[in-house]
Amino acid sequence: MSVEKTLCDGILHVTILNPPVNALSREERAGILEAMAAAEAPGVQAVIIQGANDTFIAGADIREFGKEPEPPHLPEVIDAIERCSRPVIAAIGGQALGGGLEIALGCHYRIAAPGARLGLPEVTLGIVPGAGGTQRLPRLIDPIAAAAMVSSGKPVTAAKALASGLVDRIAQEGDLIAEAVQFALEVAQADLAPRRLSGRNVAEPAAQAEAFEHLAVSTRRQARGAQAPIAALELVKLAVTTPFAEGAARERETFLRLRAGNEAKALRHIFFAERAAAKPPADIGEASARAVSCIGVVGAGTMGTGIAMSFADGGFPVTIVETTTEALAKGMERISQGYQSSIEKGRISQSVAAERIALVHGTTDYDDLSECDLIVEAAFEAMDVKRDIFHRLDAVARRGAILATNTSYLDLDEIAAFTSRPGDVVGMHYFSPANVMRLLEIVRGRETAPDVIVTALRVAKRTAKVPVVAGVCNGFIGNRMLKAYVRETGLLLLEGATPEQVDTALTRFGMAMGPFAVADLSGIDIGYKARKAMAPGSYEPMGTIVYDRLAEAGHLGRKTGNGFYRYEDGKAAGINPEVPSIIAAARREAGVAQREIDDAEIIDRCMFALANEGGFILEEGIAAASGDIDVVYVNGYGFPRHRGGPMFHAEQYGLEAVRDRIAQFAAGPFGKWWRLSPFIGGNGAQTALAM
Ligand code: 3H9
Repeated sequence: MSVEKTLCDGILHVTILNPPVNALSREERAGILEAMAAAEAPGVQAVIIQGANDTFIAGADIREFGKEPEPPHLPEVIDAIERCSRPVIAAIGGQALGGGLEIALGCHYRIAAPGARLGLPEVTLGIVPGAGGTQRLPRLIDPIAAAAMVSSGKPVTAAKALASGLVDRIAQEGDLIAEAVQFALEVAQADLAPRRLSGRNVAEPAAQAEAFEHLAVSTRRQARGAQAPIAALELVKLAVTTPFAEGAARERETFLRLRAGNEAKALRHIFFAERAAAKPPADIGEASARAVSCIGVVGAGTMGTGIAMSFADGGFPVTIVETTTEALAKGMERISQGYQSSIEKGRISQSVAAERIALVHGTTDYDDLSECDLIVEAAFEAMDVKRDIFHRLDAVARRGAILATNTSYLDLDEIAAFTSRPGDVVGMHYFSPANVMRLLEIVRGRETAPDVIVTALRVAKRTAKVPVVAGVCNGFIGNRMLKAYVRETGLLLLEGATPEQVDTALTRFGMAMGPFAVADLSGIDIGYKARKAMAPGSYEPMGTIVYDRLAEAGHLGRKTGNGFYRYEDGKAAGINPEVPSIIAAARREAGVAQREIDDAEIIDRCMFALANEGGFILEEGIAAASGDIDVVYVNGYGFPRHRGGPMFHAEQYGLEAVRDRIAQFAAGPFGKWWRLSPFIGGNGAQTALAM
């Protein structure tokens, strides 16, 4: 039974029971509809809609979105709730999201548990609310606040919901249902008319038009080309001027149209791919996680301090070790500055920041790591540095402790062999800034024990990271693919595109930043130094020649005020005037003729370079599923979420069409690099042209 009805002292409890999150499928919709008919029976004074499993309702069942909608539809169910002649109270514990919040808005009153979260996250799935959310919410709370909630998809806390009027009361911790009963009896006994939001008008204060416009500008910027957030905002705007029925009809039509579109397909793909990636790999069996209650971090540089902060954010006590007191002091200062800036941005309160800082303990003595359950090394990227550190960790760490390295490309198996316990060694590759970026590549070595992987996944969840398990190869999933992407960006310059053209085309496609702006931000010297350690022949030197010439001329990016772009007061102020001549000289050296390059070629070359390399990564078993690769790119490399990741994008484009496109690129001056991977339909050995 997915909806339970219990009549107790005149109160009809309607309980949604669909573990784990009480998502609404056809069965629940039908069950609620039937319960609302039962609510009209004599002896029912009031109705409470509540969720089992300590949560309310996480929305419509996303797994049904690829299918034809089946009656009864949610708008009809919510209309029935709203029309009920008895007062209906939503008792919200846990999550009231999407269709769940829409049900609560159909109720006449709302009471929430202190830890509840309420939101309309539909835009994160490429759709708009489809059961009256965009029309009822602005009839209950300030329309601009409603528009911000709907267009961002971000949920609010119970306290915020109370302040805005979204809920009427907050229950004491642990007393939600008892207080909901109390509330229901008060309303029933006072014989108040049911509060039906669909019957209300939205007042339009003069300032609203301007505020909507303001919100539209920031929504458009953040959407990076996604349509749903803009559509959601327009629907809330409509609620201000249009009768409910008309607005609701428009909402439903928009919901159904977007639900069938590519953006929604891509976002659903990423939703499920992220959850699949967080599960232990199929061959790992039933291993259970090791207990982790305190964590060590080696290195208090940018990465080490970011990693330490991310553990402290997850509530773990952290011991951070450095070689000198000066380096340690600098690291500890970086941590307090990081939290200070979070306070200034309004992300956390002073007291929360103080609690987190108190969790971090600095030391220069490796012996202080002896009690740690997990130790993450985040020191300099050189094998002899790793050798020294892992020898020391092997000597001090307790038996059963997990030894992790944050290396972004070094051979994990070689690092594991520095210890007497390679089964306890794993890669935990964070992305900078580590306390902000959500991606965590968990690198599984030849000997890494199954329970070590399960533990790393568990720690990732507790620290709000999006984990992906990767195998060992140079650059793992993300950075290995990036090499192919960077190669194409560099070759495009030689063949005739400008850095601005490439950056603009790719940001229009939806990338968070263009590749040259990224190079300037992270430092052009980083890749330059990494290439010095790479075997000749393993990469196309002409693909990075412009990067190399800039590095050799000391144009290292933002930090020197000049890279591909020129920087004034930390802001890009046009192309670095030396770049065109550096490109022209490199073009002569490469012996390449300049030609017109259109934006479609820029996008396709860069995207298919990613997907094609991703295909080899899949073939070699470095990634278990193409969805894992998409999760890496969306969460760690600024790939537009609404395009589903590079592998999904290639599939949407059509793999045959991708092959044809690659064959065109293979006819270019550097065509030999376009060996087709099996994912795209090649055998990995021949270039696309030879096939
Ligand atoms: C909507 O409501 C449209 C309406 O406006 C209109 C209709 C007409 N459906 O995330 P977790 C599964 S759109 C199906 O790991 P957590 C999830 O796949 C919907 N399944 O747990 C996973 O399954 P598995 C608007 C769902 O505690 C399991 O539950 N709602 C749904 O970290 C546990 O999930 C949303 O966008 C669903 N709606 O986080 C909310 N939700 O174990 C989406 C979850 O097989 N959900 N599952 O991998 C979330 O944000 C999080 O899941 C939540 C729990 C915060 C609820």
